[in-house]
Formats: sequence, C-alpha cells, structure tokens
Amino acid sequence: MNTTQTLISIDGMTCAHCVLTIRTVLLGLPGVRSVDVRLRDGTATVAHDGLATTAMTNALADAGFPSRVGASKRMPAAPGCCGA
Ligand SMILES: [Cu+2]
Repeated sequence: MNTTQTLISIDGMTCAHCVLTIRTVLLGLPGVRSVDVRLRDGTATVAHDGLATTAMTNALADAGFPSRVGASKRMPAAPGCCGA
C-alpha cells in the first residue's frame, strides 16, 4: 500500500500540550500511519494511506485547531489550548 505524505498548516498550536492533542487527533484517524508535528513551524506532516485531507482538517477543527493543507505562513492570532 502506498503511503502519502500530507503537510498541514495548523493555527493555534502554542505549546507541547497542543502538539500532543494534535498528534492524538491525527493518529486516531483510520489510515494514518505517523504524524510529525512541528510546533515551531505550526505544521504537521502526516503519513497516511490515501486518507481524504478533509478528514484531517475536519478532525483538527473539531479539536479547536483551524488548519489547511499545504505550507503557509503561521497565523499568530488564534489562541491555543492554553491561550498562550
Ligand atoms: Cu497549548
């Protein structure tokens, strides 16, 4: 089975707890193999089995993290889980 890598830009990721939440949310999706979250960049790289990218962004939105597929400038505004 082919593994696809998708880069997601995530808003509101401010601390290690956000990273953990995001990892848990993404790894909980069926077909996700690994998740590499980079707090500094505000991005996550997801290795998955051809999962719909909307499934990832919807799951993140439900967890309180607006996100979009692809690299983009980090949005500074959104408060994270800790409001930092
Ligand atoms: Cu946080």
